[in-house]
Amino acid sequence: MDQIKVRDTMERTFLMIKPDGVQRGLAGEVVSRIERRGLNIIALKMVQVDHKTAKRHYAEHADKPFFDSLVDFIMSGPTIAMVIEGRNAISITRSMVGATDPSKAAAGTIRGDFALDITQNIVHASDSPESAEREIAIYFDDVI
Ligand code: FUP
Repeated sequence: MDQIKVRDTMERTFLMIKPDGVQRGLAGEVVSRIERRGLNIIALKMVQVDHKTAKRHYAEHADKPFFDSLVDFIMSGPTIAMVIEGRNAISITRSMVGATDPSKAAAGTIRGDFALDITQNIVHASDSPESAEREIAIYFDDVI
């Protein structure tokens, strides 16, 4: 009999509640949505991002005109970083977060429900297995 390959789609992803999300008291709302969806939060911590870490986090945007404001914003207050695990966790978490530009984010998504600004858009979530692995390693050197 064939084995059921449940673990084939088991993924880990990285999500950060950005300074605006923490400051506005939306951390519980974001965590609750993740939990209610059935995903598992397997690591979580509050992080004050420093300059070196901010530049590493957003390295792929280093040439973009909005890079400096992105780096400044992520350092502007405490954040909450977490590792989320579950089936198809990367794409499911992205779909819960919504479009980068909140004016295009669907109602029912985190950005569609709580954000108006493209920089202050509440959360960051990894967009691929490669970025998930890279971003988890930046913030959680103890998660294997
Ligand atoms: P996302 O993965 O949805 O957070 O979006 P991106 O990785 O494309 O962008 C990273 C961050 O850059 C976003 F959170 C918002 C910011 N950004 C701008 O400030 N201006 C832009 O034109 C595009 C992105």
